[in-house]
Amino acid sequence: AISFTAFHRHAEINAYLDELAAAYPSRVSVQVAGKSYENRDIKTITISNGDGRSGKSVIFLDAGIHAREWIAHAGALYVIHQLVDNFAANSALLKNYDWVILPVVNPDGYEYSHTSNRMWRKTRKPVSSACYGTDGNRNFDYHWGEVGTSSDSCADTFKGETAFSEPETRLVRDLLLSLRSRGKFYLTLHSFGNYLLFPYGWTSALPVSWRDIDDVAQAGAAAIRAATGTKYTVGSSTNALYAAAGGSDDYAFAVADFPISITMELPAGGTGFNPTTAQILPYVQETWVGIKAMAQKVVDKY
Ligand code: 0X9
Ligand code: ZN
Repeated sequence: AISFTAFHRHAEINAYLDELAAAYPSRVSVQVAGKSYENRDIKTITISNGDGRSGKSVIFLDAGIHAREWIAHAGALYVIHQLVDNFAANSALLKNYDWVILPVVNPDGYEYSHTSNRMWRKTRKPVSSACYGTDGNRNFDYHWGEVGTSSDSCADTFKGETAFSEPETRLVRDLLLSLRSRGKFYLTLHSFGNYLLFPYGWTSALPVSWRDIDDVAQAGAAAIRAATGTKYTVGSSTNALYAAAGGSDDYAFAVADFPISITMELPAGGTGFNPTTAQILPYVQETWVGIKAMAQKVVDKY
């Protein structure tokens, strides 16, 4: 079991995934998708309803590409907990869909934000010039290095020396591409600010199908508003927040052909990236209300 009264370290999170796979072998499997730069196992958990049918459509959720955004990692864990431990209540979301969840994209940065620098955002691979780390959400090869990115290796939004310079972003790329036809909904959890963002992040222009994505995001925002009164802003990344190219959301949508791709910026709590431990449970419960509503829209429509 895992608690939502503390932020868990990477090893505890991986142990929870393995524990679920051992407890529910017909519905849960865990994969080592690859290694981080510092050689940590990056695991995905695949959750099904156990009916043995393969090749279903997929909802792919990840979190923690940015190290310091701890409530995002907790949000992904809560989704896992709901779909697995609370399967009976959520089985409609697993009837024709499998979920693939990657709760810690950037474990090196996450651990560093626990041990050394709470405000660390990037990966931890040294850059030849001077500083450490690349912004994973500027490192994807779709309009890479354009607006909203930095060439300064010391900057928090460093785009990397090349696109996909980081093992962690290559791993997300490979997962997205492997799901190319089955993947219907890509959801990536960040913090903070209460936003539901959709493509594009590299231009203020909208994709032709933007209304389809907006529909899903609006359903999430409305469900949260009704449940807790919390207001989420819905819009394209560029228009609702700021322009920033090379993000995983644009890549999932434009290259890996996920028809629905959304970045969810969870609430901040006390000091921005650092909610109190008492805020974790209410925040992740509220987040789950929104994710459930978005997933329900997707499974009804795609
Ligand atoms: O800047 C980001 O990467 C995200 N915000 S955060 O505060 N969590 O860093 C927003 C990303 C939105 N998507 C794209 N710009 N592609
Ligand atoms: Zn982020």
